[in-house]
Amino acid sequence: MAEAETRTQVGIVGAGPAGLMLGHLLHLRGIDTVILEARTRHYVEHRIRAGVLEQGTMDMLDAAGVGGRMREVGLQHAGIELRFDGAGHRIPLAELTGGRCVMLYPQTEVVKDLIRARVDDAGLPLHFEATDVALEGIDGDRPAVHYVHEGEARTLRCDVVAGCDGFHGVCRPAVPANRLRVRTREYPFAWLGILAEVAPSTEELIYAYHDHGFSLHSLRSPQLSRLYLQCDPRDRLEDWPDERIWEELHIRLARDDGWTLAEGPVLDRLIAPMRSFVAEPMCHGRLFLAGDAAHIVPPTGAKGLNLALADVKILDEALAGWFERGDESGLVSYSENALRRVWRAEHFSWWMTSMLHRFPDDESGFEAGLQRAQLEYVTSSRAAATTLAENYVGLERV
Ligand code: RFL
Ligand code: PHB
Repeated sequence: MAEAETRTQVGIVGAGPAGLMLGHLLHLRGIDTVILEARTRHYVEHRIRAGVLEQGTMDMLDAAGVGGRMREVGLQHAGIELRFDGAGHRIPLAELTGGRCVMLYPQTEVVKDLIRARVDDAGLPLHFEATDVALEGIDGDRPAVHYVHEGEARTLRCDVVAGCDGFHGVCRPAVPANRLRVRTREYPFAWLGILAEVAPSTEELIYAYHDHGFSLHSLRSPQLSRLYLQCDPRDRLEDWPDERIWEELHIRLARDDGWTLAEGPVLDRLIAPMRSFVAEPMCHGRLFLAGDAAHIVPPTGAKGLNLALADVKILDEALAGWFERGDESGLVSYSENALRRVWRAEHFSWWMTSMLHRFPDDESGFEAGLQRAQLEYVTSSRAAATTLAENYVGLERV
């Protein structure tokens, strides 16, 4: 039996924030796309990950007509707290950046809004549970994506393939190894994250430095808290019963003025490795990579989702130039343009991570001395605090 074949302008692999947003932006321009996703709709809508949207990301969701629910239920934040030596120090993000803020609006909700816009409102193709995805002919001008859907082998012929399939996807490995430079750093720690059914004990995010290791108090809603703890990358979830998690959080988040942390039932938990990773260039032939498929940052700077959306904004404009005017210049400079913001965010995320985590091999305490000096500087110098603030809310131009 012949393989079922379809044709589209842009074949998008992956329905995370990058693939969904690219599909949406191209749809607004009348450019035809098909999205292939390995998982079920329920899975991608409930995969708990990021929480912080930069000012530019909020503006982008608004401009694309998908910011309505974010504006209704998202929590706008004008500051964060750095906590160390039993005291809290507020970094007034908005005051230091001419009024720019961040929004606490979970990635799960961004993904739900984008899937609703595509599938329920526009009725556009998004094939969940597409397996055996394989690229062909990305070096030529008629690339194809082969996949299996509902038990049937299919082929998607396209002009361009957008690789939005995350760090473990198949698109980046489709680029010949000698055409890709990979820069990477592994960290000797991981994050244990929990979602707890309890009102947050804070109004703003708390990033805490402690001899026992880093911790972070974030929020999801007035009834839901999100908390993270630095742990050993070899730890398993069984090593962390609820009592141990709360005990460590109480120790690491303690403040001398009697502040307390409220506990609640743990609804979800995960251990996430920490790495920095950049693959250059972010394209090969007719394949363009965006988001985690091309780069990873450790989550301390809250940049991953924001970077994924910044990539697709550049890619959308480049593809529009090409499809609408035959102008290839945007596609030629896509990788270079995207990588400027990527490297800025890589630096910021590495810097925040290095300042706030305990390094297990720091036997002489030299690293800890540097960290304390840096924390004192960032919390006492307006210039240093501004550097943190403008990177955290996202630079307007990079
Ligand atoms: P995603 O979200 O990984 O989506 C890729 C999609 O591709 C699918 N896929 C395939 N589909 C078809 N065929 C294949 N062969 C496929 N292989 C994979 C996958 O199922 C998936 O649906 O990548 P994308 O779109 O680039 O988005 C990136 C973000 O998800 C990521 O950067 C953020 O979640 C990172 N991140 C944070 N980013 C922020 O901006 N702010 C934060 O506060 C923040 N906190 C975090 C985070 C990530 C975390 N974890 C768990 C890694 C906190 C954590 C704990
Ligand atoms: C989150 O709320 O999940 C979150 C917030 C800030 C970060 C990372 C994750 O830096």
